[in-house]
Amino acid sequence: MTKPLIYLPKPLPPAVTDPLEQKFELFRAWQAGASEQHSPAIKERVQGIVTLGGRVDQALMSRFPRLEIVANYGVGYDIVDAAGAAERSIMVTNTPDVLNDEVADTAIGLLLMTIRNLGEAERYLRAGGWESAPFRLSPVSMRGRKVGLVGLGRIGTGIAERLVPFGVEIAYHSRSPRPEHPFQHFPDLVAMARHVNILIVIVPGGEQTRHLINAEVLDALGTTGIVINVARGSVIDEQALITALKSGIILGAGLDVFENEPYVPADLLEMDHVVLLPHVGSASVPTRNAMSQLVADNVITWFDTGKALTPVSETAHIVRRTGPVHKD
Ligand code: A2R
Repeated sequence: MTKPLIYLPKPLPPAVTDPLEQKFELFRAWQAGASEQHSPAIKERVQGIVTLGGRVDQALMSRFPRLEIVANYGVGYDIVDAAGAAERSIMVTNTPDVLNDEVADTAIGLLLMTIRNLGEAERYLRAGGWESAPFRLSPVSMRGRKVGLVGLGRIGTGIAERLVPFGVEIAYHSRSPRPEHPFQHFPDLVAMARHVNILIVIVPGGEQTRHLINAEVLDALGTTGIVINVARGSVIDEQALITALKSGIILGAGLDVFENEPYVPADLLEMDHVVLLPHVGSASVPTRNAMSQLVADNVITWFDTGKALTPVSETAHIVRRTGPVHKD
């Protein structure tokens, strides 16, 4: 029996493609010419898409009449039109939970680097500055700080748990309160920004959270304020952030994500009071292997059992209609 054809818009790690290749035929779109990509023989056979950083919109999905599943590599799936997929009864999966600890660790590392100017201190040593004079004192520290988490989901909870031993006050903003947690809930983000002096952003990207952190929020955070973003670049109005950093409206920022990755605004690159990371939140070998495994397992389980392991909320109700189509 012919194996289902899985469309890959962009390259994926072998830890995803190796297990998939045992059960499916993989179509590597970046290696194919336009005529092959749009040939009826391909379009009519594609039953799945597996994507790492390649946008999956209505235009792409509508090319494949037999498409059943879109498996996204990563917990954030703002590059996939999940609502549009649900309308077409197409399953969308992501990779939650397996990266919670890694991203939470990164958030704490980035926070400490930012609040104590550790990146700048390391650059100072390497440039030989220490031989002339000690590095400057950091103007603030973790002592006596109040942290506001923008998002208290799977990863946000991991960050909050790591913050407890620091003895800082913890609050959070989300649309619904999480009464099982002892932290103060702020339904109003500006009110929370006024109350705290550190914001850690860990909400999904996409239209609903676009520029959630804007000039008003930064203004409310104030002159000792620090913003940490390990979510998506789109959640922060980057121009408003640059203005706030330049004019001293806030003290500093630690950013793992940017609005136009991998391009980082020159204004940010020139600043010493920001820490900039190349989107490494989950980027360790063990965590990326766990994510790869989950991507592959979602696709395999879908075709074997008609259900996905980790469907996104928009498509959680969808089950496979046609039953198993291939046997080993
Ligand atoms: O709003 P709620 O009650 O659904 O809480 C979720 C919150 N959240 C929002 N908060 C304010 N305004 C919004 N429009 C909004 N949308 C969602 O973000 C919840 O507290 C949190 C998301 O938690 P999880 O769905 O468990 O996501 P997880 O695994 O923590 O990952 C968050 C994001 C990913 O989407 C990637 O973009 C990034 O972290 O790695």
